[in-house]
Amino acid sequence: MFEKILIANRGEIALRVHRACREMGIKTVAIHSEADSEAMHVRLADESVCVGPAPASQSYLNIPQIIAACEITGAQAVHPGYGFLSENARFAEIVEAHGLVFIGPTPDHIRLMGDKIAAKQAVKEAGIPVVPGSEGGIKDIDEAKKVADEIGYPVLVKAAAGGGGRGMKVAQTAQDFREAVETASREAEAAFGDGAVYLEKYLGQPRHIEIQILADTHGNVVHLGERDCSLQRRHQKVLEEAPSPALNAEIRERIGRVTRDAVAAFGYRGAGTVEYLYENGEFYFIEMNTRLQVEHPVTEAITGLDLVREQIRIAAGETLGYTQEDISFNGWAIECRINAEDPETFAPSPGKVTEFHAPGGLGVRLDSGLYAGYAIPPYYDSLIGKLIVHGKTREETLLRLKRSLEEMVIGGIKTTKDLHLALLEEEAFKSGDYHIRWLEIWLAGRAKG
Ligand code: MV4
Repeated sequence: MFEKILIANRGEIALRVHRACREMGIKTVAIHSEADSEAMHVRLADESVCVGPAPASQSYLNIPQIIAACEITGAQAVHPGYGFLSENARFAEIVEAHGLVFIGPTPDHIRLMGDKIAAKQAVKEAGIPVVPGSEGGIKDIDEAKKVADEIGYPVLVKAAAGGGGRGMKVAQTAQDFREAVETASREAEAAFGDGAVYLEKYLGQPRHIEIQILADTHGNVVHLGERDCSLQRRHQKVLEEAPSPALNAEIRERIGRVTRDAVAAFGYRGAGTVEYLYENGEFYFIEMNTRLQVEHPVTEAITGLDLVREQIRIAAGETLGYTQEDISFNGWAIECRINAEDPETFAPSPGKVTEFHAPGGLGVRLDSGLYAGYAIPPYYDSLIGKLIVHGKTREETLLRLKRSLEEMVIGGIKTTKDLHLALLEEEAFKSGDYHIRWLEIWLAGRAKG
């Protein structure tokens, strides 16, 4: 096992990785920018290295400085967290070229899943259902038009280099088609330097369901069930839950088994998430994420597994040591993302935290680097904490969520706590009857009053 791991991230996820390392007897190295000297992830780590100025491009994304930090401290492995360099295949290669271990999938798998056209082809061949659409990218606009007419409108034009909602255009009718393709391709070229686009049948009101998987380097693969992440605003998840209120036992068994078998077939290693759209009893692949995800704690709550510990064990070459039959699912878990944002306008609200009280009690977990007196810097993502509650049933978990949100005190800045409290009063949320567009429609209705 590793003796020392460098954590190439900040905020709550750097802390999360640190905690797993501590429990495994592994020393930690924090990296930080000049703006993060007083951050909790730096305070808790065994050692820390300043890797550059505040902008992430010069610090948390500064590959030479991060490699140098490994060499100076003698760290043997790098955990990238999420965001930043976590899905950068080149970074994973450079880490390995320096005789270090990248705690994540192979660079080839990261690259494959980063190309949405290649990823779709690969998972389809491995037996995962995909959204009906073009076979690969569009080469010829007239041929593509024929495909679109066959699929039937509305048709969605997606960028191969996109993902997370960037580079998509809907063609509502045949008349819109050419313009949608041209706009999507032009925007993709400008944003990613790759104008390749592909077509899919547009699904109107699906749910976003994702399956967590773990694969070791000895051919063992398990799935850890689903998460429902349908509550999103501008492609940012707001709240996630596990299991999904929308799946029955039959579909749950099928989506888990199909995902597990496919991931085993393409020889993946590490933690990963396969994302689906689910509509009218059918699920369709959209993307695979080759990193630990923000919402991984809801899976931890219902399975009792420490996903970061599992990532580290896999990277060290250990076997999972359990099979699918050993995984059991226990109760219900919900995560609320707490952002330093205005709960109505979503404008960022960085600044000094004057008061802080963490909620507690049975089934309550708060992952956050906040403390009273901490100044949230304006340079990074506005996620400042995650409240995860676990209960026996969804009803119990919702009551626990309300109780713990009310208990949580974050003074001096605006946060999305009140958004979550308002959401808890909504019938659609309480009954679990929502889809990927529901939150934005609800927010638009609220804004009008
Ligand atoms: C779709 C879709 C409807 N039909 N694909 C958005 C991000 C990217 N991961 C895929 N996305 C979508 N793909 C088809 N064929 C609707 C979305 C989508 C979405 C998906 C998941 C969660 C929230 C979303 C919000 C808007 C659009």
